[in-house]
Amino acid sequence: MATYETVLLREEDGVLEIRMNRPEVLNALDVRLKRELREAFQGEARREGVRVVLLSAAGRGFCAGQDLRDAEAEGRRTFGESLRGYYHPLIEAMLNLPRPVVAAVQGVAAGAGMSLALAADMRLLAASAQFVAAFSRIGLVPDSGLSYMLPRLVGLGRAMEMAMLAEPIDAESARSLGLANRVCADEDLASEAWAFCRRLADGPAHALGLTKKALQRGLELPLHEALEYEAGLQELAGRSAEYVEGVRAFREKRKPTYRPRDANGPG
Ligand code: T3D
Repeated sequence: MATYETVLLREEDGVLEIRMNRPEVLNALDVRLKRELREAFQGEARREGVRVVLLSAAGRGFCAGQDLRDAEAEGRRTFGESLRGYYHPLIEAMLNLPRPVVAAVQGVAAGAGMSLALAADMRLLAASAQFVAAFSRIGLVPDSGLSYMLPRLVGLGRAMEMAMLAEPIDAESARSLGLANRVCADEDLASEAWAFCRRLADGPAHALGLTKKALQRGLELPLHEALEYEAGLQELAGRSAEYVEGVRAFREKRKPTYRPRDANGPG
């Protein structure tokens, strides 16, 4: 497994945890953290054996967005270079990963930090979590996928308000708006997140990867094309060892085992 300076990796039971580790600045994204996150999602997250990815963060905050002190460290960068060189590949790697990505969020997720959390497929929040679409506070516009994800999750009017007023959204409000799957006590976040990810990792990995694609495309396509897209994916899923195991387990009245037991098992 690769080793990084600002990202910690842990892999267990098919779950890869990618942990941002600049707690002293609330995991603000300097060029090194952006590069390491991008590499971890493009490389480590795609390794065989990884069934679920957990994005987490060290310290009291999830991520304060772009490191506002790092502009010089990036040399003569433009916004376009920063976004196209780092943020876009990272967000695309998360959304295109054929595995579930879960974010565990405590404290603030601001600016591009909020974008990162929204690019995960599901979000577990600690009670301390706060989303702040901080871009407008410093005269910027939403980026790193926020303008794409936020209206899809909460609807256009609410997204407008969040992006324009940049007020903090607390964990309970986030849940009622559809930004959070679960909310738990701060001290339970790590164990809840791992338990949630392990449940996903016990599932049919191939089918869950296709499910992610189906739901993403379902938002984009007209009905007829969405139905055809589903049918194509079902042809694939229906030819898998997972389907054989799922139906066999149903007939034998037992829980299916989707984790590969050996090279020939479902996986
Ligand atoms: O490439 C590009 O530039 C384009 C991409 C842009 C995308 C974006 O993300 S734009 C939005 C950037 N982020 C922000 O504007 C948020 C800035 N931070 C804050 O407003 C506040 O820090 C928070 C609301 C997030 C948290 O407030 P609080 O009171 O809980 O903590 P704090 O004391 O402000 O921060 C703790 C430390 O983290 C502090 O360091 P210090 O003074 O103790 O040495 C603070 O400076 C540092 N920190 C927080 N956010 C950032 C940061 N350092 C660098 N960059 C930050 N974004």
